[in-house]
Amino acid sequence: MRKPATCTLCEAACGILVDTEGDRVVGVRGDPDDPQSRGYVCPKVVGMQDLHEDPDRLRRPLLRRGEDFVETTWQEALDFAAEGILRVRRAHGPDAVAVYQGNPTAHNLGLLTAGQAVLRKLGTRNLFSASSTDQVPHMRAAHEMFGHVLLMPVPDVDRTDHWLVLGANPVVSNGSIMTAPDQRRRIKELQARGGKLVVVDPRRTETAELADTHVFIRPSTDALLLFAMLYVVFAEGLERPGPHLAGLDELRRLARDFAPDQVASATGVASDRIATMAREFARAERAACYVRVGTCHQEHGTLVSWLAYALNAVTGNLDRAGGAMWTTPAAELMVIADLFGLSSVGGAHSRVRGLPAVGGELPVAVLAEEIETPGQGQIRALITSAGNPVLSAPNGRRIEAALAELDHMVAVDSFLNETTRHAHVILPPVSPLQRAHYDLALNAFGVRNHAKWVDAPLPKGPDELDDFEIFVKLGARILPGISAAGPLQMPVSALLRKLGPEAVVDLALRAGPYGTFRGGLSLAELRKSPHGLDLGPLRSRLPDLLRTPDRKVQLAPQALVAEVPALRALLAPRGDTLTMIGRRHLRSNNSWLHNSTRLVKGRDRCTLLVNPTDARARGIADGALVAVKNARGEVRLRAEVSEEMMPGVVSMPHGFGHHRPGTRMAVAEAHAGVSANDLTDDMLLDRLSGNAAFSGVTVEVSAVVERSEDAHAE
Ligand SMILES: Nc1nc2c(c(=O)[nH]1)N[C@H]1C(S)=C(S)[C@@H](COP(=O)(O)OP(=O)(O)OC[C@H]3O[C@@H](n4cnc5c(=O)[nH]c(N)nc54)[C@H](O)[C@@H]3O)O[C@H]1N2
Ligand SMILES: Nc1nc2c(c(=O)[nH]1)N[C@H]1C(S)=C(S)[C@@H](COP(=O)(O)OP(=O)(O)OC[C@H]3O[C@@H](n4cnc5c(=O)[nH]c(N)nc54)[C@H](O)[C@@H]3O)O[C@H]1N2
Ligand code: SF4
Ligand SMILES: [Mo]
Repeated sequence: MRKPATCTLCEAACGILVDTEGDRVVGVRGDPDDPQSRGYVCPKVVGMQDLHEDPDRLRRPLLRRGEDFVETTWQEALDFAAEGILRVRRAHGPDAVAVYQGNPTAHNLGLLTAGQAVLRKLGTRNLFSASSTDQVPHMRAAHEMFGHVLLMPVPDVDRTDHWLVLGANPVVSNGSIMTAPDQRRRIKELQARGGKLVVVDPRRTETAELADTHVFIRPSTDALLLFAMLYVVFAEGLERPGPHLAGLDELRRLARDFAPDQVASATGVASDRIATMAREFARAERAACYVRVGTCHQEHGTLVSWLAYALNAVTGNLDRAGGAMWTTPAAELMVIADLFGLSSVGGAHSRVRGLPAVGGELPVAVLAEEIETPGQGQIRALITSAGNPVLSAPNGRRIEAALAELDHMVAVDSFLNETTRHAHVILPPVSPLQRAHYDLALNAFGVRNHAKWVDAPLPKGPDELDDFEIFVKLGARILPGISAAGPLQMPVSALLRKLGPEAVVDLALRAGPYGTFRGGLSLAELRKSPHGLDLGPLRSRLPDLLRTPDRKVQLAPQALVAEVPALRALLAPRGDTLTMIGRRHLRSNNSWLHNSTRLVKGRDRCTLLVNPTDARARGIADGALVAVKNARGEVRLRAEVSEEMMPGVVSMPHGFGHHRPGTRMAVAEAHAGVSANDLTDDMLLDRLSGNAAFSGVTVEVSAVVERSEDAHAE
């Protein structure tokens, strides 16, 4: 049998065809009939099969017994999980139970529906997720400028003439907050129609290699560069502001302090280059400025998101074909988010450091201190779902130590890994090929409007549960015991249990912009297009979509303007230190695809990229073992000396460090690498959003004299 499905490993959401024999997978390939991906898949796609077949993937719930884990029944595991949560809650109050949700949540219908209905309704302020290591700066900026955290615009790459990319490497990451499979083809098409790609990155990346122009920038200085571009746009009268804008004059006034020659030394970008970039962008027929993880991982990440959105707006490229646009998803994510309280900024503050919540969640950078610090509201129990904060959050070593102190920890995850090994009970869902799928979240960020329903290509085993079922069962045990969870919690979870994921999607489609209750888009209708349904190019949505009180785009929101003076600190001359940034690899996915032999084979990927000048100054040869250290810790790995790095900057991938004891991932352990987050700093944040500033980490690098006995040391 050949069944159409979606690859749920990254945001490209490529259509795949899964060949099955009985309940076995025999192959996974690209689906040429998927309107969005048109047959494209990346090498990671084999992970869909490998995950399913992985002998280390947990098939049964595990209970901790001392240092070991033993298999148990679902009944016992779920009862134990729920009883512990309720016990801690009764003894210490609702905030004593914390939640951490990881990145795969965004790719999982069960976690986006039943998972949210349970976890976001526990009545704790201690909600954490991978968002605060990822896109909360965009969310904060979207909230201030457009009135809702989810109103993050998407670059209309297929129609633009000028694509300016800062801090993203879509050729490798396959795009983020931009569902657009096959980036290479899209970039070639852009260039073939006479358009231009400009990439700003401290590393000459795979995307930069394809670009018409690549510009090195000193890490964490993008806000200065964008301000200087705005300076040029205003000074030369190149602005072309669209309708529905407020605050243009104030933005113009703020930009006056950032002339190109004032920021050139701090950014490492020559002033005439800045002026050229600004002119080319402003004069292009249709241009889109796109910033992503590399700019979110900065101390002023929210300011970068703001200035990028503002540059689009000021040059007439916001909400316009070929510029930065909003989608019209078939299931309105904003409405669903409102239901789960995901839409706010502020409200809760963290107990120890007083940091504000964004989208109803506190920064994961405070998780460890909230576990360690005694007092009312101290975290004593934790539920992790689809997350691995020990390897993915800043100062992972501190989190690791804190997890060991918890009274009760529940992990909903398929692996016994660096985080889940601290759990008292692990609830493993089925593989991604055994669950139905609809991209509730990603469809809201596609470069075309698109919808697709996937029936599970493979059946579940008799004693297996998917994420939806796990959370429905957990919710049924926990929520009735919670009175403070709010009036919505009981109906939502009870409703979900009755309906199942299909009915939820059906309802969302019927209530969405393409569904009228009579004759419009419904699940039955969508099922007639098993390879996916193209709903056309992005359309203009202003001003109706805006949630700001005056229904205008706020170009100079007060909360952001107030942080501008802090940017001046970036202008101070920097010392002779090295700054560490991250990188992603095409065959890797954060921390969790390293147990697939097909994906990890080949040369070591957990290496430190160093510029030749920096290497020479430290006596570091290509391939040499180096020690990377700072106040947080020290790791040792091989250096790769390369001109692709900007001098003064080194690059280390995250998601490695699989040598921790007590895990059950044999292949990953054999390709352990080291964790970049043993060096990152939980105190270094974007103040406005709480996002981890991974790209501002200072390190010392030195050659390690290798004696024969530690030649294979990490
Ligand atoms: N193959 C693969 N694909 C993935 C993932 C993966 O791990 N592997 N992860 C997925 C996830 S969770 C996400 S969020 C997306 C992220 O998708 P992208 O945002 O495209 O992420 P990266 O590839 O990390 O690209 C970030 C770039 O920012 C650069 N950078 C670092 N610091 C700075 C800076 O200060 N300024 C500027 N201008 N650039 C900087 C880095 O050199 C890097 O090239 O990728 C997703 N896709
Ligand atoms: N230094 C540094 N750190 C970073 C980054 C960086 O660029 N540099 N990037 C950050 C970013 S953008 C992100 S998004 C985070 C990711 O941070 P996390 O989400 O915390 O980490 P992942 O490695 O994605 O771990 C995913 C976990 O989910 C499990 N899982 C996979 N699929 C499913 C599923 O369907 N159901 C369930 N229940 N579990 C599942 C996996 O087994 C794994 O344990 O890392 C961040 N950390
Ligand atoms: S780009 Fe690769 S990992 Fe991402 S969805 Fe497509 S096939 Fe899967
Ligand atoms: Mo991410």
